[in-house]
Amino acid sequence: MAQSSTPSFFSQEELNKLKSDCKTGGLEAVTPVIQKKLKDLDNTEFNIVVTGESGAGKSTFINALRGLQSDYEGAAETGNTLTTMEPTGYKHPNLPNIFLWELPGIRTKQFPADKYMKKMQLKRYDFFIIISRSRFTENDVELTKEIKRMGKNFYLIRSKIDSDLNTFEMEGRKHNTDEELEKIRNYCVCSLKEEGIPSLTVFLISNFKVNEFDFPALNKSLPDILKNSGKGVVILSLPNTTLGIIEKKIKELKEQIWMFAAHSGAVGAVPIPGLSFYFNVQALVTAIIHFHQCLGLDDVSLQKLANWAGKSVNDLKAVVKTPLVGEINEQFVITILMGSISVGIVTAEVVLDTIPNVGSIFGAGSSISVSHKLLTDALNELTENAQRVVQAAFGTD
Ligand SMILES: Nc1nc2c(ncn2[C@@H]2O[C@H](COP(=O)(O)OP(=O)(O)OP(=O)(O)O)[C@@H](O)[C@H]2O)c(=O)[nH]1
Ligand SMILES: [Mg+2]
Repeated sequence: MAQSSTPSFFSQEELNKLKSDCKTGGLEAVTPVIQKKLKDLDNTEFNIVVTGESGAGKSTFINALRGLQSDYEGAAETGNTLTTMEPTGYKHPNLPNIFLWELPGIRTKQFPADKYMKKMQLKRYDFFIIISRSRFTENDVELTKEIKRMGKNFYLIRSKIDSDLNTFEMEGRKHNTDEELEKIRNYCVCSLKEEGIPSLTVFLISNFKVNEFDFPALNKSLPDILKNSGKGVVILSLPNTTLGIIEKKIKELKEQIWMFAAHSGAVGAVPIPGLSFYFNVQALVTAIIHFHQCLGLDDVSLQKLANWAGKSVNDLKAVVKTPLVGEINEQFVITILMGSISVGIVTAEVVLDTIPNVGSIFGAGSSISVSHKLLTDALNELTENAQRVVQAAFGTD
């Protein structure tokens, strides 16, 4: 059996314990472990901080990451005057435990670099993004060194690339975009080297063009960085602007299936009339609604994507081939689920081939293996449609 098919949301140690507990005490014995995992999923807090000098584009970048335009309700306030004076946290719309924090600009009278680092309690944050609108300054470098000292990860971003290129247009100067981008990149990297920071990746972005310059590359690599921080669940908070992001979300959600399935089959399971299986249907419904939101098929996410792509929501919904789109309520999901339960049972044996741990812990044809099959099918269906939506929004990846 391929190692990659082993669900990693539970560690091997936990799986071994589940196996022995289940053997001796039955399903009841494993429910506390499963419930704790679900609770952890709800409580995993991840704090991403966005910092840099005043006017660098921090608020606008946070809005872009959250898939919001600046005039949207709940968006960070942006502007050409000093806007953000206090650390301000923004919740992700679907994952309330993920926070994007904007720290006030460094070069203000209130916050010179040394006082800034003390006052901002940088230790509280999990991941740092430093934005500059031109070359990286001494303040940025000091901050970078401090983050390194704390052993934390960070990204460097050069914003407003669209403005740089516009200037050439306005001046009527002939230019090669790629060459100019390379010059800006080298300039940023050199400014860091001069200050003793060895070559680092600098992402060149426009906060208004999430599908151009290095924004797609940033979106693509952010999940891995977040995953390496041990909190892979953060990936789910990113808006679906590329197929690569969806792929990474699926990987994360596949790992969660096992946990939701175990919960559905073990905690509060009740018999389904006419069938010999026990399910906690509510747990299955919760999982499907969670997948649906993480994959951006809810109305709010679709609206945001449509705005970014300059399309109408109806254009995006037109390519969707699942009823699990837009506003879905529990009753609706239950109806769909009940329709597929019998199909799930028929194919449960086959599924066990690909989920060795479920098979070996809970036995072939158990409620848990059927739940796993149902959730896998639902996730596949939602994934396929999320991919269609991104392709309809942006053409190609
Ligand atoms: N052209 C262009 N303008 C941008 C970009 N990002 C931000 N801006 C503009 O730059 C100005 C400042 O952006 P903010 O996001 O408010 O900057 P900030 O870093 O949050 O500023 P403070 O909160 O005052 O420290 C706003 O007018 C934005 O519209 C970008 O990528 N391209
Ligand atoms: Mg701001």
